[in-house]
Amino acid sequence: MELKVYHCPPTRSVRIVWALEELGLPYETKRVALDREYFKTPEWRAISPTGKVPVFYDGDRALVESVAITHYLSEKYAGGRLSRRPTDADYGEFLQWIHYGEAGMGPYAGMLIGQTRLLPENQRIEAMKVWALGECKNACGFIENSLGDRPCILGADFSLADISLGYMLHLIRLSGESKSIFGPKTAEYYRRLTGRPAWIKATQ
Ligand SMILES: N[C@@H](CCC(=O)N[C@@H](CS)C(=O)NCC(=O)O)C(=O)O
Repeated sequence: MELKVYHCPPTRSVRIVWALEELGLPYETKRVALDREYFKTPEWRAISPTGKVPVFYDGDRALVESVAITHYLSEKYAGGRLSRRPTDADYGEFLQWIHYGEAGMGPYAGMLIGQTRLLPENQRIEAMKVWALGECKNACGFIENSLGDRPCILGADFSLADISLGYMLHLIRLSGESKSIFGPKTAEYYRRLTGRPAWIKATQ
């Protein structure tokens, strides 16, 4: 097994390194700078088929999509640890949350960070920021209501669903707007996740 991550914190490569650490798998990282000009070059395009980060290699097989890669690692190399089987009672919720963290939240968290941090101020559009804020509040309201008194989104046990959501909460936090978006339980949940040694290693 030769697992290699092109790693670029604080991008979504964090999810993959976080999962590798939690699963205790051996891996190698190659650091790459978040440089959109470099991402257009033939050199980078030969490494990353989408031109984006993260890109992950299992031997000479290149894979993209951070959440899918965490699921692949668990199923292929860790006996399904941090994952769920179709026979598990919460299998549906597991799939829902791993995908919600990217497909349900990613577009709005991305829009929010674009409108608060990434775009030059003279290119920002207030209505887009308001839209993104509203959608991020809605998504975090769903998380807040679902958490109840649970330490993790599926209950007592940490899973890949927490990795998917935890990263997206981090992206929202980087926007500088999380105080008005996170409910109290979500803020605590985010604090717990980002205190984990594997998270700390993945974000260094
Ligand atoms: N859904 C993809 C998203 C990949 C993505 O959008 N990556 C961003 C960084 S987190 C990127 O490469 N941005 C630079 C660019 O778009 O040029 C995943 O989860 O891996």
